[in-house]
Amino acid sequence: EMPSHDDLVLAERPAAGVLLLTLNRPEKLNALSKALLSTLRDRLAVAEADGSIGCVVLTGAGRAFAAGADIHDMLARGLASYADPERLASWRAIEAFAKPMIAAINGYALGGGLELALLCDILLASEVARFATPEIKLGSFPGDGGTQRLPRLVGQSFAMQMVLTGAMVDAVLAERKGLVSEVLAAERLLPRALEIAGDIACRSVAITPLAKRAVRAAAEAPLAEGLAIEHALVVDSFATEDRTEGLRAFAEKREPVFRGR
Ligand code: CO8
Repeated sequence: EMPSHDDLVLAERPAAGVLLLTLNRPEKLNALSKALLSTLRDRLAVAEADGSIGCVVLTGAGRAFAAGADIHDMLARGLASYADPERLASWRAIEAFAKPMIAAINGYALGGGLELALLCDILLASEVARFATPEIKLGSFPGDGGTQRLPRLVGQSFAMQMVLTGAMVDAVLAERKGLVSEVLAAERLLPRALEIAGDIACRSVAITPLAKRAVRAAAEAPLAEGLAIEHALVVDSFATEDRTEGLRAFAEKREPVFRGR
C-alpha cells in the first residue's frame, strides 16, 4: 500500500498568494528522507499548478531547517540511498520549481539541508540559524549541489573552508558572506518571510517566474549566454497581458490589476 506522508511537509495559506511549507520531521531535525523529499516535491507540484499561489515560503519545524540527508538511510543502503532515482528526481523537481521560493532558515541548515536552502531564491536566517557542510566529518562531501552552488555564492576560499572543515557558520557570518540576505530575531523570521512573500505574490504570477529564471541564469550560464537568456525572457514577457496592464496602469496613475497571464 502507499502510505500517506502528507504530514512530513505541512502546507498553510497564511496570506493571499502565499503558500507556507514547513518541513515537519522535528524529532529527526527534518533530515531529508526520501519520503520527505517526495512529499515536498508533491507540494510544490500543486503550488506550481495553482494560479492563486505567487510565492512559497519554506521553513522547518523545531530546532532545524533541515539537518541534512538521512544518515541512517545512507548507512543502511549506501550508494543506493544517495543514487536512488526517485530521490534524485525529487531534487530535480524542487530545483525546477518555477515560482519564487523563500527559505526561512529557523535553525540548523546542514549538508543536504543547506543544499535544499540553496535551491531557494531568497534566503533569510534567524539569528539562531547555523550553516555547515559537515559531510567531510562522515567521510563524505556534499553531493546534492553544494560543491557547485556554495562557491558561486560565497566564493571559492570560504566554500572550500566550509566543505573541507565542516565547521559551523553562524547567521551573522552567513550574511556577511552573502549566503543569506537578512538575519532576523527568531520571532521576526516568519513574519518577515511572509511579508516579502506577500510583496512578491501581489505581482504578476506570469512575470515573476520569468524574472526568477533570468536571475538564476546568472549563476548557471556564462555572461553572454545569461544576457541572451535575459533578453529572450524579457521578449517573452511582452506577450503577456500583465505586461501591458502594468504599463497602462502606470500611465493611468492607478494600481495594476494582474491576471497572471
Ligand atoms: N540524518 C538522520 N537523522 C538525523 C540527522 C541526519 N542528517 N541529523 C540528526 N538526526 C537525528 C538524530 O539521529 C537524532 O535522532 P534520535 O533521537 O533518534 O537519535 C535526532 O535527529 C536529534 O539529533 P541529535 O540528538 O544529534 O541532536 P543534537 O542537538 O545533539 O545535535 C546536530 C544536533 C549537531 C545537528 C547533530 O544532529 C548532527 O550532527 N547531525 C548530522 C548533521 C550532518 O552531518 N548532516 C549531513 C548529512 S550528509 C548530507 O546531508 C549530504 C550527503 C550527500 C552526499 C552523500 C554521499 C554518500
